[in-house]
Amino acid sequence: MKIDVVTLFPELFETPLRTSLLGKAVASGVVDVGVHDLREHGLGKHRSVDDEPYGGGAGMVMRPEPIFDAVEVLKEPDSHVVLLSARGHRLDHARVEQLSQHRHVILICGRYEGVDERVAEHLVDDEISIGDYVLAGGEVAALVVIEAVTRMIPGVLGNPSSLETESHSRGLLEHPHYTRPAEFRGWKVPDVLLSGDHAEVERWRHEHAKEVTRRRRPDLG
Ligand code: JCE
Repeated sequence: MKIDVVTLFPELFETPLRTSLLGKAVASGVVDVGVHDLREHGLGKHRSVDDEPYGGGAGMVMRPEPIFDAVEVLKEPDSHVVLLSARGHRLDHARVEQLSQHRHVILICGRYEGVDERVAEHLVDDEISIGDYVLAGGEVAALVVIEAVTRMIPGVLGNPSSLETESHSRGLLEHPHYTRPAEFRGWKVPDVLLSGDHAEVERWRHEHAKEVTRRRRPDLG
């Protein structure tokens, strides 16, 4: 899979793409992430990428020409072009899975108050938000998309069965996890988890996953 990112802040991607699971996936080549500086397509001597909003108001808006130019260099016939924005479709497990089916995804990261609407209308296939809050720009949202999508690629996780059994694939939150020591500051690990009875352990985990989901996220039940 290939993911290209168009951004005014390419350096924001350096450490996350070199670290942990994502770093290993990139180093092994199962995902190829290209980060492209939008400033290279800026206009005029000052390589300008923004301007005042038509109709007036506070803040600046990103001009369409640098974004169209940057994306048109990268775009292939089967590319899926995604704009990160606070007013996009909310990212969830189903949308991560759907994104992971594309051979080539292009992520456009805006800044300022957002991008000229002609980008959303005529360049972009999908507009995605990672949640109902406002970030300073699309870069951190793009990293969330890259990490979530990369985990879905076969071979990225050590144990492939962990994908199907984990939270949000099953529509439930995770059950509690414990490791050693069996007693810590007087707090004991539930006996059933030490019992060796795998059927009883599974029953306990499923009951607790349902309970934590009912309490915290009744909308998922
Ligand atoms: C962004 C901004 C809207 C004023 C480009 C925010 C995504 N889930 C998300 N939260 N926030 C974003 C996001 C993505 C791209 C941009 N802003 C800031 N957005 C109104 C300011 C600009």
